[in-house]
Amino acid sequence: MKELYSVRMRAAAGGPHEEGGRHISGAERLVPEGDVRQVVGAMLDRALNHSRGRPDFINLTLEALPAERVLTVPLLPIRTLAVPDLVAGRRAALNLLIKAGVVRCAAERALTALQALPDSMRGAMLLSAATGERLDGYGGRGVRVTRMDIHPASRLAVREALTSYGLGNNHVLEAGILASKVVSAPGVVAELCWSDDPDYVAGYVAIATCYTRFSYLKPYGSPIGGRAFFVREGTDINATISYLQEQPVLVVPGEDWCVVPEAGEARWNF
Ligand code: WAQ
Ligand code: MG
Repeated sequence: MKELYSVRMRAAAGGPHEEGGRHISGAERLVPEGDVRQVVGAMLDRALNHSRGRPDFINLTLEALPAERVLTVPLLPIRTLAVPDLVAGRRAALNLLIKAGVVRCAAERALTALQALPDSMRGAMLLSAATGERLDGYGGRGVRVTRMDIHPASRLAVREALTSYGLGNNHVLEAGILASKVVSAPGVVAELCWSDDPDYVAGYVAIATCYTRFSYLKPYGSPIGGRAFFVREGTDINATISYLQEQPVLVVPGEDWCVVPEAGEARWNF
């Protein structure tokens, strides 16, 4: 492959993010030159038609990256846990985090911190998997994962696989790509996420081997989403942050990649 272009968008209302504007929408792609025009147009449409409101500030960034800088990582398999409500979803997510090596009080602190956010951040909180202490110094902005996408040769097949399970919306593919990069970062044990789109109630926990969706992880109508990345004790935080924010990554489904059909909580034996 020749050069790839990182195409990034962030939109806010009430001025730019850095001047206190409210985050509306963001998007990340890493595409061949021939796709740039279409991707920019789609991002603009998305920023201007968002359920979080109408932005008055949109920043679009294009950056050419030499192919040799791009790292390839596996796309996580995607499974869904159907839960009856928010409480059951959060309990199941908590249990999975603990099983992945996050200390219970750290996982509980993360859930509390995400629930207590006054509004959505643009990025994620980096937390200690041992204590839940916040480790990044990015405050209300958080750590923004950029320069990642699915490998262009796999995009269509993965989209079709997701669509055949009723998961053809943008959220699942985009979150699967982001989570696959996040768990490939040095020291990251797990990620917890729910959307900031008011009508999107599903969320997920990602660990090194799987992306597990929970059908309810936030209340319907809430515009407050969030992400927490848990890192192991002794991790070089600066290296982790620079990987997440700067390392170009293409995500590729391995031969055994799959969408695991929906299953009830009991089958998964947490
Ligand atoms: N880097 C770090 N954090 C981000 C990024 C990023 N590139 N993009 C979004 N966030 C944070 C930010 O705090 C947002 O408020 C929050 O995540 C949610 O972002 O399997 O749609 O783009 O059905 O609203 C999860 C479930 C959907 C998908 C996630 O996230 C599924 C979603 P959103
Ligand atoms: Mg959103």
